[in-house]
Amino acid sequence: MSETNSSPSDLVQSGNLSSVENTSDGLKVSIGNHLRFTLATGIGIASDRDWWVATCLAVRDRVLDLSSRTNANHRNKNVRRLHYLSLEYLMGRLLENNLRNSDLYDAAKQALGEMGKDLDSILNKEPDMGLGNGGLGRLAACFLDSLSTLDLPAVGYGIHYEFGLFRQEIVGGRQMEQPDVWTRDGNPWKIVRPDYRQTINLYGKTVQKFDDQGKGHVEWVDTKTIVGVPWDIPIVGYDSETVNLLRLWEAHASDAFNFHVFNSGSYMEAIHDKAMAETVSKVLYPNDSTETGKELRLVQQYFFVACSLADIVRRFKRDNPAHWSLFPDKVAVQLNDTHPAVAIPELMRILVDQEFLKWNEAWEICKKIFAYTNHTLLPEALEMWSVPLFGRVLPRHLEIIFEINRLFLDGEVEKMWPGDSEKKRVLSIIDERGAKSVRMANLSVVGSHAVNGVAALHTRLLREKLFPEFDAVFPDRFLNLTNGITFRRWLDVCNPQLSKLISDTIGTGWKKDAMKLTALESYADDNSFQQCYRRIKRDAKVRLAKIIQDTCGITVSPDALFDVQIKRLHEYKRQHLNLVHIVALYQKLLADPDADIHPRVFIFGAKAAPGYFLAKNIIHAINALGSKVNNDPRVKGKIKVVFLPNYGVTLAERIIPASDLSEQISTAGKEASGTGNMKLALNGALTIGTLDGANVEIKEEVGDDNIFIFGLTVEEVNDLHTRGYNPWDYYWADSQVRNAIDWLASDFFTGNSADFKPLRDSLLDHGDPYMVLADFASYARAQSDVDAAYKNPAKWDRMAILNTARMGKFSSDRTISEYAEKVWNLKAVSRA
Ligand code: 26Q
Repeated sequence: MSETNSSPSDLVQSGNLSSVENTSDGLKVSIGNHLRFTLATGIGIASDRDWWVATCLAVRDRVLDLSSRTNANHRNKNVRRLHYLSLEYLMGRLLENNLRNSDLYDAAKQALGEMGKDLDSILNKEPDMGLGNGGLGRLAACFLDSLSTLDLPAVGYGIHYEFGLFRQEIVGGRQMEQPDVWTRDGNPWKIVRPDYRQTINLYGKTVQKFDDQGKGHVEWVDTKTIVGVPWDIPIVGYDSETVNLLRLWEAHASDAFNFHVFNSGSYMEAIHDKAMAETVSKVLYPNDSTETGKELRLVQQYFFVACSLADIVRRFKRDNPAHWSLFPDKVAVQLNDTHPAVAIPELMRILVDQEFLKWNEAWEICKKIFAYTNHTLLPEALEMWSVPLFGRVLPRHLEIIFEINRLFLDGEVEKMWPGDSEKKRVLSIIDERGAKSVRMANLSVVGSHAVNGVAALHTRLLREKLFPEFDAVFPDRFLNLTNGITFRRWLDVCNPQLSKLISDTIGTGWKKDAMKLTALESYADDNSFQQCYRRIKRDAKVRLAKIIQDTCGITVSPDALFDVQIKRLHEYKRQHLNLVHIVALYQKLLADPDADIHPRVFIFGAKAAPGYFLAKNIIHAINALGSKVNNDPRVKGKIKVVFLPNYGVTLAERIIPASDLSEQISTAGKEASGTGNMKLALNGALTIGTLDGANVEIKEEVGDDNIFIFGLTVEEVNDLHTRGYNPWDYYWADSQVRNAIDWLASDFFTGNSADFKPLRDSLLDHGDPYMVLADFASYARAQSDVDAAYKNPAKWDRMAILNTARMGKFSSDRTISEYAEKVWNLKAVSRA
């Protein structure tokens, strides 16, 4: 696959082997052969996992053929490539996605059927590739799908974590973390590429050296080394012949280790060093906001950045001998948040210390290559590294950062605001207020030619609140690129019944041109289309009800309204607003058992960072509420509360098609974009949400009548903060919210009134930082509007259909086309 040492023209010839025919007969031969010759088993005795592996390998054979051709084509044409640098990729499962994208699903179903196996149960054998935390990681995966689909040349770079995001179990209502062993038995999608290993340096010190002309340069010496071995995963686009690669680096001890073992006599110490080297790619950090200054995290960041840049430079030098001025014509690098921002000083180090370019020339190249996407405004989530720690791990990079900073402050900043030390203080890459630290966001803005936010509101706040001074110095640097999702996975793969209804009605063109979905608008009031749409939603709810029954032992009716909040657990996302409202509803039903409320199932899916105490307390509270409500005969089954454990990509694919209502209820100004909001609306769930992130743009697209908006706006949130927000004012003024919080903090739910005191205290004594109480009344009103609307099925169906019809803007194909045009200057490459 990918790169080989054969000449490019040999590679172009390599297709069209008869054993990789794309028919069910061809697949049958391949699957049978892989069972026998790769897995040493046979049709009669293979396990379901064997069948899964053999089917993946049969598909992979076909994909690798395209992958080799893609690589040869890109190499022959010496194209400009995008290199996406991300610490996270949430790929989920790959087999069904790859089958549907390459139009092999029906052939595979038939092939397996004729061999006595059911494709769908085999698909279920695949573990998720969960190498990410949440939105940022899934966005990277959606982008890779769009890049291949749009025939854009790209490589995704990341880390081959041995353990992805932890597996969540719920024990006694509480979250427990278990290791995610996704690769314990191997994984047929990843292929090791030992020829492309890289050796990188860490620690050590710098020395000034002079050549015989008396010219000085810096050397980084006495370093420790780590080897990165790449694993490649082919990225199959929809109806496209481009197969790009995701290249994930695995950390190993260097060969020097072996030398050490055999010569030093200290075998145990040597083994210890080897184990230390291999911890670098062991585990994904499970935080999606801050986790301050852990050395291993910095080492992870540098390890994968250094391996990736070395790989990029290797490819560039191979194809463009010794023309550094061409580098920006061939290479674009996108930084997925600041996590890979150490790439900026690393490229400077390569160009200045290794390639002996002049500083200014190197710096111009750097700025042309890098672009930075910001994903958060939360101050606690902005990455900072202590200067002493950074200097110990990466002494040369710290020097380079100091020099970048000096030239920036003495240059652009001094020119704009002569003698203004306050401006220099806020713009400096080094925070000097307390213990000195490196501000990775400032480094990223200074070292990139483009900085983007991920939704219109977010970008406005980025420019106005987070980086106003940078925006003044570099007015052309900031732009908005609203996030998107791939409609292949989030409609075609996860909801094949709805996908088929849409294709039968308006054709399949929407899969490549999502704006074509607007043709569904004219069916919004069509009774027979509504019936089909409703039937598909109900079938999905029946399937989800079975999952709920099997995993939680809770019986729910598919005729109830499925009200869904699925996302990481965070205070700013306000799962506790939803929770307090359910408690209030419960009280209302006890006071008036015949209250005219349409039956509702409240469904949650959320992982909390293992060290985030309050988030875990909220999970416990949701589960405790569920245990009471679900078993209380007095509510007559009108409300149920379900917490589905281990939320991830695959579970999302089951929940989203079955959702009626999508909870997007963050405090305005806190959620950069959200992408679950887009997935749910696409599948016909109506949004109840604040004017935050991409909700604002979803409202613009679907129309005010087809969304339930509530709560304070960003401006109102800021005003209230300025005036002085006091949750007690709301507590005393509203008996509904008061009774709900008091009841939650009593011993009713678990028998122990201390259990949810932390949650109560955060809402009251600690000032309710995310304004749950301020938005409660407005939220409760919007929820009763939802109830009223749901009681009118024809009206609800119309709204849901219009949501599906009007989501075209949120295709990641649109997002990626904008990046390609406005940031990367990247052109589609026609097939060989
Ligand atoms: C940082 C330092 C140390 C350890 C971990 C981290 C870390 C890891 C992951 C910090 C942040 C993240 C992830 C952030 C994230 O997922 N942000 C989300 O990005 C989405 C895609 O743009 C947006 O839609 C969401 O609004 C945003 O919250």
